[in-house]
Parts: sequence; C-alpha cells; structure tokens
Amino acid sequence: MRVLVVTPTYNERDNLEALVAAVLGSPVGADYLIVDDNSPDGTGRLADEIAAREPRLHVRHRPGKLGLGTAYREAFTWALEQGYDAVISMDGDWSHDPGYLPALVEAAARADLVIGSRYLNGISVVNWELSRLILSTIANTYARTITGLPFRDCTSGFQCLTRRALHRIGLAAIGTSGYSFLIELKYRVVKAGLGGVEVPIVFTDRRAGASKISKAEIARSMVTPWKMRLGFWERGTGFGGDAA
Ligand SMILES: Nc1nc2c(ncn2[C@@H]2O[C@H](COP(=O)(O)OP(=O)(O)OP(=O)(O)O)[C@@H](O)[C@H]2O)c(=O)[nH]1
Ligand SMILES: [Mg+2]
Repeated sequence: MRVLVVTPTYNERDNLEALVAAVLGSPVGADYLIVDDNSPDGTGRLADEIAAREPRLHVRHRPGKLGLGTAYREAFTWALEQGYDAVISMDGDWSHDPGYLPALVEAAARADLVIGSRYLNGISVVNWELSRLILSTIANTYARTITGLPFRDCTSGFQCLTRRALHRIGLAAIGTSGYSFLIELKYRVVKAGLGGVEVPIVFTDRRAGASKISKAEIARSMVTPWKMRLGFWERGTGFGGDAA
C-alpha cells in the first residue's frame, strides 16, 4: 500500500525537523507532504531544505494562511492524482505521534476511514488544561449527538482515508474548514456508505510553538453538525457520482 502522510503547517519550524525524521523513519514507508501557508517563521523554507536531501518529502507552498480545510483538500486531490492508496492527516506539532502510523495503516485494510481516537478508552489526552479538555469533550458529544456519527472522536485530525474514500466523498465540494472540516470529512465517508473504525491514540499537547485555533473557528464548529444534519453539505455537490 502506497501511503502519503499530510501535514499542513503554519509556524511549526521548531517541530518540523524531528517530525519529518520520525515520519520518514516510520516502518510504514510512507511519503510525506507538507502544505505550508507561507509561515512567517520560515517553516516552508526549512521544509524545502530538508526535501532537497529527502526525496520522499514533498512540499507545497501557498501564498498565505488559507486554513486547514483547503490545505487538506488540495493535498488529498494531489494524493489521488499521484496514485496513493491511502492518506493520513497529521498535525505538525507532535500532538499526533508518528508512532501510531503503523496502527492506522494496518486498520485501513479493514475500513475506509481510520480515526486516531482520543476518547476510545476513557480519555487519553496529556498536558491539556482542564478547560480545554472539557471544551473538547463537550464539542465531541455535541457533534456526535447532532450528526449521528458513530465515532467517539468526531473532531480528531489524525486519520487515515483510503483512496476509495477520497474518491467517494466529493472532495471538491467540501465547504468547511478547521475543526468543521474534520467533522464534515467523517460525515461524508459515512454518508457514502463506507465504514470507519477508531484506534486508540494518546494525544499530547503541542511540543513547540503556538496554537492557531481561534474562538471564531470554535464557534463555527458548533454550527457545522447542524449543517450536516439538515443536509446543507449536499447542495450542488454532485456527491456520490465519482466511483472509485
Ligand atoms: N497550512 C496551514 N496549516 C495550518 C493552518 N492553521 C493551522 N495549521 C496547522 O494545522 C495543524 C493543527 O493546528 P493547531 O494550531 O495545532 O491546532 P490545534 O491542534 O487545535 O491547537 P494547538 O495544538 O493547541 O496548537 C498544525 O500543524 C498547524 O500548523 C493554516 O491556516 N494553514
Ligand atoms: Mg495542535
């Protein structure tokens, strides 16, 4: 199975070098794509430097901070063009440990969506302030209840999608970004009639750098489950027509 790991970056310079080494050193043998949004701290330049000596590392540059959703959409489209069998989305701050890549890939043999889940066996989140943990668990319960998604962790960003899933979900039509994008992606997989499984991960607070999640984005992600439930995500999408 040819696997591509994708990480959108914005000011992750201090995390990048070790993360690239860990991903490329993983036994899954995946290629790695960084989508950098012209990070002011020079993450994109550093990625280019590493890519010059690591042929399995690819870097895409965008002109400015355009958000997580469109970064993944572009990356997934590229992955389909390049013929990868599966893609894994992963944050660039060490919250998602590359040590879990083999478990995600292994489970992808039996499901088109594999979620690295923080809430499978109780709660496995390390170093978050209590307030953030409470917010995340409430947001998750809320999203699960309103959308009816059968997952404990509906907002996880650490996940593996098969090529078939990428074909079937109508990538180009995805209208949300940020946390909302993560919910919409899972929703589309389930609506396409494909199966998802969760594998447990321990999520750790970011190693270096600052968070980019805004209050506005959190507020938007409260509306997204309703958009899914009321069917707004389907409008004019040509959803379901693109068979794998
Ligand atoms: N390319 C790109 N990457 C982004 C953008 N916003 C966030 N990211 C990256 O997306 C990943 C997740 O963002 P984070 O800031 O870690 O969000 P979070 O995990 O919810 O919050 P913290 O872990 O507390 O920082 C990281 O690798 C970020 O660098 C963006 O607009 N463009
Ligand atoms: Mg993070």
